[in-house]
Amino acid sequence: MALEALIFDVDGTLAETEEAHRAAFNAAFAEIGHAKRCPDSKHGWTWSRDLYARLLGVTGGKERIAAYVEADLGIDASAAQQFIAEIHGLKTAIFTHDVASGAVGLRPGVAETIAWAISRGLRLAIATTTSRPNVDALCLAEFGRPADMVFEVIAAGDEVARKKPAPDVYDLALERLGLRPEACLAVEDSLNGLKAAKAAGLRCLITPSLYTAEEDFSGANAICSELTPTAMDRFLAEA
Ligand code: XBP
Ligand code: MG
Repeated sequence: MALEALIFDVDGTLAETEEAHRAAFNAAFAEIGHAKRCPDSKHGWTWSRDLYARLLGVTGGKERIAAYVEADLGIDASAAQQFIAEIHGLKTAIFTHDVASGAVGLRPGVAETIAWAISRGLRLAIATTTSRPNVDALCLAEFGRPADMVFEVIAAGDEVARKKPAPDVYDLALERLGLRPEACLAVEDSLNGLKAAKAAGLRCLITPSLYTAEEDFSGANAICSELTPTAMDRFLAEA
C-alpha cells in the first residue's frame, strides 16, 4: 500500500526536548517547595540525568512523578494525586515558557524531512505521550506556526487512556487521519514508542535520541541516526 502519511513522535524525535523537560521538572519541584510538603528524600527531589534516564521508562510526566513519589518517598501516589497534578501543571508552564524562547530547536534534518513530505503530498500527524501545550509551544517556536497549521492531526498523551507503549495514541491518530496503518509510517526515538507503533500495526522508523541511544530497536523497520530526505527516500526504495 502506498505511503500516505507520516506520524511523528515529539520528544526526542522532532526535538531533543527531554533535558528541557528534566529542567522543568526540577524547577517545579523547587518552586512548589516540596521540602515543606514531603519528607526529605534520598534524591532531594532533584532528578539527575542518570535518575531521569531511569524514570523515562515511565511515559507521561504525571505518571513519572507518581512513580518517583512511590519509589523514592514511599508515598502511595493515589493519595497524592492533587499534589502531583499541581507539580505537573507548573512543570508544563515552565517547559512551554522555556521552549517558546527557541531554546530547544528541532533535531537536524527534521524541518527538511517535513518539507520533503509536503512536496510529495504526504499527510502529517503527531502521536505523542507529551501534553498538548508542549506540542503547541514547540511548533510555534520552531515552525513559526501553531501545531495544527503544521500537522493535520495531533494525538497527545492526555487524550488517551493508556500512554505508550500502549497503541492508544497511534490508534487515535489513525482514526483522525481516516487511514489504515499500512498507509502510514511512524517516526520515533524510543523503545516505548516503537512498541506503541508496532502494536498499532504501523511500520516504524527510529532515530535514536540522547536518552534512547542504548535501547534495543531490533523490531524497527529502519534505524537512522538523523531523519533526512535521503533517509526517507532510502526507506521508500527499500519498503
Ligand atoms: C515523551 C514522554 C513525555 C515527556 C514529558 O513523550 O514520555 O512524558 O517525557 O512530557 P513522546 P509530559 O516521546 O511520546 O513525545 O510531562 O507532558 O508528559
Ligand atoms: Mg519520544
